[in-house]
Amino acid sequence: MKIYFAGSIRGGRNDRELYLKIINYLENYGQVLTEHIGSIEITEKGEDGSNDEWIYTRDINWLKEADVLIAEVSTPSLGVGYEIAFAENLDKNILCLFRKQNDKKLSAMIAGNERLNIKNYIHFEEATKLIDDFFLSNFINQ
Ligand code: 6IA
Repeated sequence: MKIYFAGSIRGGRNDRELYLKIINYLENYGQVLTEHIGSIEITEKGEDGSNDEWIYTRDINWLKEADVLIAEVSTPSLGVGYEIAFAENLDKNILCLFRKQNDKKLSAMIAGNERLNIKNYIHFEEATKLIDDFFLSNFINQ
């Protein structure tokens, strides 16, 4: 199982530690192609002289290769939204995890799409159960 995990980078890194925990949990189910999303070395500033064209091409290839896309969508990110739409067009299985906080609402372009599997949670432990359910219903029970 190849898993593409998507989480905000330039959209803001406030949830980075949560991404890391989710990535570690996803490794129970397969290979996470995008392990770096949880890395403390990747900041929203991009001061490491990154090559955007190279990143885009590599990530698109990984998306094509992935069996599933798991997106943590609580911190709004153009890149994550783009990846969701791209994976949808490739007919991939998609799980979007949205952490409920105050009155923050998910973009209608994600929340209103019936083809996406959008799940709300509050604590990390709930997210792990949602991940279990996703893999059970899409792969193990088939
Ligand atoms: O618009 P965002 O930057 O928030 O988009 C985040 C999403 O785009 C993630 O799910 C990644 O898959 C992808 N992405 C964006 N930037 C990178 C990146 N390096 N490396 C890998 N994937 C990326 C950028 C690092 C740079 C800021 C130093």
